[in-house]
Amino acid sequence: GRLYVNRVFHISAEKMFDMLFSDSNFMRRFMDVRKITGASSTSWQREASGSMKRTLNYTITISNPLVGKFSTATENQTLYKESREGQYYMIDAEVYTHDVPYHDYFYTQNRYCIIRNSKHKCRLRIYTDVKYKKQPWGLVKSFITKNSWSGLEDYFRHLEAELLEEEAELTQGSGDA
Ligand code: YK8
Repeated sequence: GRLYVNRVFHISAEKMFDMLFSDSNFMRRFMDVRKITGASSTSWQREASGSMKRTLNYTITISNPLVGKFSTATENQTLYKESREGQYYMIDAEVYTHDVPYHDYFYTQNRYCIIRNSKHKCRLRIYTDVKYKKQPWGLVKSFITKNSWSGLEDYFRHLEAELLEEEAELTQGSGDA
């Protein structure tokens, strides 16, 4: 896998979790700029295991010329029971892109860790991995992996930049920046 984001933000852990994992203004705006449309989400539901789950469905706009312009996607998020409100959150998100070539071979797993640093600060780490449901031919596999990494890198770089902007707005004039 790869570590795409690893940074301390002047945003509380709780606020970061709400921004990224609820129907927040931040996420709505971010999806708008990424041209992610038609998003719908279930609410967080507790599982027998003690973890919480929710499912998102949306349509992504793709800039990769090898692929059609749009794909529907399903994202299954798990908030692990080891998470502690305001302190530590670990979320796994499995993303299935249904309308890209070889979509039945792979999915992407993104792991988000939000760790309280102090009252108003947290560290955000995002790891991602391309997972295979069945083994494709070697050349196809490297093709999928390469194209996935470049799309993921673009997405998470943009997410980090938007989070930094939000942080700047939030800390402006608060006096404890
Ligand atoms: C989520 C991983 C792969 C996919 C894409 C597929 C190329 C197909 C390869 C062929 C377009 C928001 C990505 C990047 C689309 C976007 C997905 C996002 C960023 C040529 C063999 C969508 C996080 C996420 C996970 C997986 C990403 C796809 O929150 O390259």
